[in-house]
Amino acid sequence: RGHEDVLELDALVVGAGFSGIYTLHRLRNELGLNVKIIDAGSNLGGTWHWNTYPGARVDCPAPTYAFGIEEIWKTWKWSQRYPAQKEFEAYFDHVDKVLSVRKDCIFNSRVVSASFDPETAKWAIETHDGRKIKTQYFVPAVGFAAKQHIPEWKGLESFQGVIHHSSLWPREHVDVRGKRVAVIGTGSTGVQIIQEWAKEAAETTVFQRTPNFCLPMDQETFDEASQDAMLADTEAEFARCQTTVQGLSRPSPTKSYSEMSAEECDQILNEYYDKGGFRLWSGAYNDLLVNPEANRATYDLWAKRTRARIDDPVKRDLLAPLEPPHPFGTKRPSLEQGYFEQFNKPNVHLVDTNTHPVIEITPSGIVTSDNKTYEVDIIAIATGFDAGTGSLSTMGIRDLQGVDLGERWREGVTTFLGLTVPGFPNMFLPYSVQAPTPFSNGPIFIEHQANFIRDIIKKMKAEGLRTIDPQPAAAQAWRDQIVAVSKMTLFPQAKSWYMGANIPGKPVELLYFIAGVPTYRAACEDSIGEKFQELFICQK
Ligand code: NA7
Repeated sequence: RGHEDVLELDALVVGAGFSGIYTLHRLRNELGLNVKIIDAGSNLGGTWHWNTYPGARVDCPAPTYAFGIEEIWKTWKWSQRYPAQKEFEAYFDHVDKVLSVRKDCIFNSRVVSASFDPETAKWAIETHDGRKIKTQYFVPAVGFAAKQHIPEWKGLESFQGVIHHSSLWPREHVDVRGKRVAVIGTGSTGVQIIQEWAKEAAETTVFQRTPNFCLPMDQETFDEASQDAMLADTEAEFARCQTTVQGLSRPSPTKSYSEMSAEECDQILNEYYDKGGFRLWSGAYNDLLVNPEANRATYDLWAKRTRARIDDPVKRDLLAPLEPPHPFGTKRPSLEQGYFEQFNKPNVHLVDTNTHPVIEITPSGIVTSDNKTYEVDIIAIATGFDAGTGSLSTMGIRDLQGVDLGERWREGVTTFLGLTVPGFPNMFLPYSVQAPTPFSNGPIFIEHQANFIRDIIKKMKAEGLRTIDPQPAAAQAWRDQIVAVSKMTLFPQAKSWYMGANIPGKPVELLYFIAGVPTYRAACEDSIGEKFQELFICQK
């Protein structure tokens, strides 16, 4: 299919998820720019469009894992505190009714190259299906988990049953009743699939490399009265979320571990485990992620409570070992619903791929390094993503010297505010690296980034600027600060995707900003104030 004409825009947004839609709304509806969203998928939703795997649901609570736009939240009711993927499909239909997003979306089209022409001060963008787009502002809003990570197992293509990466799971229902199923990977995704499939499949075999310190999901299904009560409080709830580190409404703990008595600690840790949600991860004390002793106390409580739920001693030691393989909370805990109890069934098996890695996929099963073959009918590859940088580094985005963004980041990531990159003028990267991204309630902090993009463009218009590009020194300082903060924490002790350590060959460094949403927001707002001239190279 040819697309002969060049599409001329003020702004092109890549990705029709929360960040893409927020940006479209701010730039099109508030600044009146000519904006389009382009998306490789066939519908709105981003993550919530792609991740149709069994059991997929959000683990940030309603009503604030949502757009804070009044016209949207006032006319929507959530059915559960942690809604499932299907509900998000309906939600994005609702968002479209309010904001008219789809009319400015180009679906099923993937950006393959983007370069900036300093003469015209425009980005020239091409897609896999031959579209050509020229735009002053370029906003890849592709999220942090769009590039799948599939280990290079021998024989992967030979499997004769059903096999998919979790985020490419078919939309039509795959019936597991009477089937032998396998799940490789026990991150947030693996846990959700396992606890769903283990209820129905004939045999479920879980391939675990690292245990997930999952926390009980405090799920609730809302009746009409609680929906109404929630709606009445939503404005206040959004306001509370603006003030906390994670963009969730609960305030962060103020006391440190050493300021609490053993009894007080024990009582709070148990209470948080019982209440569920991310309470234990947000911390019973404020030094959970910096103080090894404090961290161990939370881990020990988690392990004690979790071990009590697992009957088989071998499974117990694998799922909740007495010695933690990494500090608590330095890998993302999942929220579970009866996950551990599923392993008490005789037809739910656990394979330790830490001691015996998967080495091959055969036409009928999975082979581990001890030469055992597990015959299965269906395999879910839940091995995660080249998170943060993966999709941006492979989109063909080139800087003023013609060097690819992936190449620029080969030795480590440099951005200013996690939103701009030196040498890539007029490009903004919401919900990606060196920002609070996975440490926040996404939509809450995305709103600030969309506001920043709107405000900086507004400022450019007011001052007659055609281009802005962050000063390399400003970006270096942003990077240095993220690296320095990470060294004060326990995060470097885990091989996590937060650290880029899940991808062979990727530089190991903390990829995200952990000082919290309010601090991040202040830095963004500051940069458009008096310091603007020092921080950005501007051209008229
Ligand atoms: P994650 O959190 O990266 O989880 C991937 C899982 O796959 C994790 O348990 C990995 O073990 C495991 N893995 C990865 N490679 C292998 C190999 N080669 N062999 C065995 N096991 C492997 O991805 P998710 O999709 O669960 O979650 C992504 C995020 O998206 C989620 O946290 C939400 O924020 C949204 P490991 O722990 O590395 O030992």
